[in-house]
Amino acid sequence: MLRFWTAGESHGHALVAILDGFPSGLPISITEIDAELVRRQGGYGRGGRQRLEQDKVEILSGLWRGQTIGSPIALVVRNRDYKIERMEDLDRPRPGHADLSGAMKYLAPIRAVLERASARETAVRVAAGALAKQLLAPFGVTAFAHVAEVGPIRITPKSGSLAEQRALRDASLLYTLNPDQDDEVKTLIDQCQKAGDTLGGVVEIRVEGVPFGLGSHTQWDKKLDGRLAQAVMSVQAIKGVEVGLGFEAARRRGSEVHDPIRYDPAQASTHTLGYVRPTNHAGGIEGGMSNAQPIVIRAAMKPISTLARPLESINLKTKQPEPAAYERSDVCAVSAASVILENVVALEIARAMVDKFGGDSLAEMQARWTLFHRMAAER
Ligand code: EPS
Repeated sequence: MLRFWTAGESHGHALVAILDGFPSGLPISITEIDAELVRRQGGYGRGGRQRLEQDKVEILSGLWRGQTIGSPIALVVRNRDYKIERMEDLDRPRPGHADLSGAMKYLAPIRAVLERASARETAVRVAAGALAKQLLAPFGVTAFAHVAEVGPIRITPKSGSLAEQRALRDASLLYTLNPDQDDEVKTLIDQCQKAGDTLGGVVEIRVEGVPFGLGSHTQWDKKLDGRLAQAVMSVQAIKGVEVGLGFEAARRRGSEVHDPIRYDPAQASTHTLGYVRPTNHAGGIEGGMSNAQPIVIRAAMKPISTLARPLESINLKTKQPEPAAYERSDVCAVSAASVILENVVALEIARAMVDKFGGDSLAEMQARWTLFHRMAAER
């Protein structure tokens, strides 16, 4: 079983992750992890904090001569803006944040809550996900996310192969599939910033090359869609998740929703075993199991809840109405969210791969992958 935990506060010493059960024998590229950390800090509409931080990962354990050895991998991303001991508490909880509920639940200062609730934690989850992508790569499994909507603006995606879509996304300041719409989105973000307000958006994540049989129909907590939904919803500010057609499926008849099953012998040697689908409304998951079609997930991010023009709140000391606290904030972090979600989804897929194909070594996983495809093709 591949498990992981994170620790760390937004203005503490560092963010830390431990991955336990990561297979041995995989050469690790730190450069590839750092590239994802740089992408996470990008986009348009980020606040002053992103100019301070230059995130880089350090791997403290679990590697020998650049390869995984099967023991726990400890990842660290240090905070340049370490100042937690000098920071004041807040009296006025910010609507939308963990401030009020956390202060009540833990009988704690708001500062203690917000420091851990902060999306800064996602830096190390991206590092863990970028490591997981390196485990998926030898199997031809790839995760790719892009920004599909920013506030009220829907991006008109340009189509193309995965490589072309990656190039488009990387050419877009906002990480969309249409760099020609960047200026329209930038104008909206600028207007929002002037108004002291914030913006959310929608991210689409696709995982290609996924084999049959990740997840299981046999128990509620083994279902792949349930597991992915939890992984996605656990990302700060995510309020909705859809698989495939998602909510649209509820509005259509069954004949317009379900994906017919066909057999194409020319594709029998691929991970689909020749079972092809003319549509992918299911988003690659049926019965809580992957069906060898691309997994397609959409996530809705709410607007950042720290507002420069704050909403109504209550001073917890006086119980009198006062505007919520404000220090500094991002205006729009949906581009960062796309990087986070791509990596968080990759990590959950890697966990399901380890469940299906074994987690002691990469070589054993590969042998079992080959054996499974041979046996499934014969059934
Ligand atoms: C965040 C508040 C801001 C963001 C932060 C998340 O940080 P600060 O309070 O230091 O201005 O910039 O995000 C990051 C630091 C990051 O690396 O993503 C919050 O309250 O969630």
